[in-house]
Amino acid sequence: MPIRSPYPDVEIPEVSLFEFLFADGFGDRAGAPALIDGGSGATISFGELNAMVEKIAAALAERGVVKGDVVGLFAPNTPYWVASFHGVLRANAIVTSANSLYTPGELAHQLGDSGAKLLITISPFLDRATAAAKEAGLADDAIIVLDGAEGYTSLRDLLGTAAEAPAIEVTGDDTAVLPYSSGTTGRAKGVILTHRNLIANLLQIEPLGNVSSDTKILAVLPFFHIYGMTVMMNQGLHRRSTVVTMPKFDLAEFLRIVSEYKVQRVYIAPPVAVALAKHPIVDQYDLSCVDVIFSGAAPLDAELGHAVAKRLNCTVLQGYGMTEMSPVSHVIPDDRPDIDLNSCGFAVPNTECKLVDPDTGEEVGPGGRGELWVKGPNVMVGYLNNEEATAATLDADGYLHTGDVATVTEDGIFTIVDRVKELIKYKGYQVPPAELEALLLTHDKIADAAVIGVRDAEGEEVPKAFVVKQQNGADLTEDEVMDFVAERIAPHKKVRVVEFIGEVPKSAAGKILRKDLRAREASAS
Ligand code: 4UV
Repeated sequence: MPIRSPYPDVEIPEVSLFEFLFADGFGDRAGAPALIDGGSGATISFGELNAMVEKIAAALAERGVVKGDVVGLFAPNTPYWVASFHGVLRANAIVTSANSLYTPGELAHQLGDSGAKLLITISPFLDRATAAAKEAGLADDAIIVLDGAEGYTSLRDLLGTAAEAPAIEVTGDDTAVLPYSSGTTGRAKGVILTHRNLIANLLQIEPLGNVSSDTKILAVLPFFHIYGMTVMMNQGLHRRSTVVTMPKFDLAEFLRIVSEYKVQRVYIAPPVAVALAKHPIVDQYDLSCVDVIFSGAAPLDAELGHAVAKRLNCTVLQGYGMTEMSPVSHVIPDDRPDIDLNSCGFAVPNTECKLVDPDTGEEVGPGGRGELWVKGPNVMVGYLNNEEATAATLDADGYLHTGDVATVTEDGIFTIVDRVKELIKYKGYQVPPAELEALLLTHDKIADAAVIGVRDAEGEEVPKAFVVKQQNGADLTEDEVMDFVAERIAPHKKVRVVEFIGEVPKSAAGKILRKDLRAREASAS
């Protein structure tokens, strides 16, 4: 029997995200701060944001952007990221948001695969952006540099247009964003999320969190990742809260911004909790403003969460999500801080979950363990141009097979206990083993390779490569393997442990038996 969310269903309007978030012109909040750049203190009001979005949309339309076009966004968190994102959507186009740490090759893959027509970036990223654009076949004049660079269109140029934004042509069923995720297997794929998916998720999380126009939210997690995009950026706009942006994580700067702007709600991934619980400098800041620290993107250890709650005298909560679910499916709500912090709480409204034994395909109930399947209006349409991966992830009944193993109590509280998919999470970021394996195989001294996630001394999940040397590779060292990978991919995807082995265990069909590697690892530790 599917397990329904204990919350009543919410109604999801059939409009575009822009109409949903901006249509009323923000009423009496128009003059209130929507976005504050934590570094400089520069503030944009809701009304100013609205005007910028209209102008950006108008300028993009003037440059030929039409409904269905894809625009890449490759920039760190700033208020201008938000204006660019909503400007693209307001122009009836689609945003593909790229990881700021990407190498030119990784960015080129995303731009090419998504069919991006334009790329929005910032001047410090221009070298990588131009190299990627070239590789993906985009002309130099397809690059917009927000803060300006000689020979490129800038944000100021876009805002200077005399044109009007085009009519809204998109509806709930149109694609809004294409974030990239490897899902349960293989390389990163474009996740098709519609306007309706994104709106649904904002309404689904609304009853579970106390977020209002009085709330200041810290956006240190990146907007390019769906957690930052929905839970920080769009939730902030939806609840008319003030979102304070940070371009990257730096503990001292993080603490300064939280205390200076009196941030009440901080969304983090577990590694930030480690710093908050343990680092001595935390005591140098007045953090009494913080009401809630909310952790997601990787498992939070309850003991660590309690240590943070005690040190900061705040509530610590946990949620669970996945890019393919826009992303939130489970949350410990604000009004239930008593719930076991190892859990990720209740299923959000409008969802049904199943726990399915991966070996037998049988549904399990409370007390059992099974792969978590989720159905709801937040679940993606599918992967872009990849029917095979879509069919392997979304079943005929509309359930998304998450690849995560969970338990559930009689009361409907879910806990993620394991993962049956390939994916590795390093500090909450995705590391697709298939991508690293393909890269390792391009080394002329490597005959075969397999990558799994292992725990380091701090309990952090890190990618480990099992490498089979070529006959000419007797002198290959672990450091050489790690350096080879590090030079070619974003830092979060680095291989951090290497072991040379005689043979990669494989099934008769040639699939890597990751289970056997995990068992080998467990017996060695
Ligand atoms: O696709 P993705 O990179 O997506 C995310 C999204 C996490 C979010 C977002 C909004 C929230 O409010 C929230 O609480 C969490 O990370 O990676 C999806 C995979 O990350 C693991 C799990 O393997 C997913 O399939 N993961 C995410 N959250 C948790 C987690 C968690 N709380 N506990 C264990 N694993």
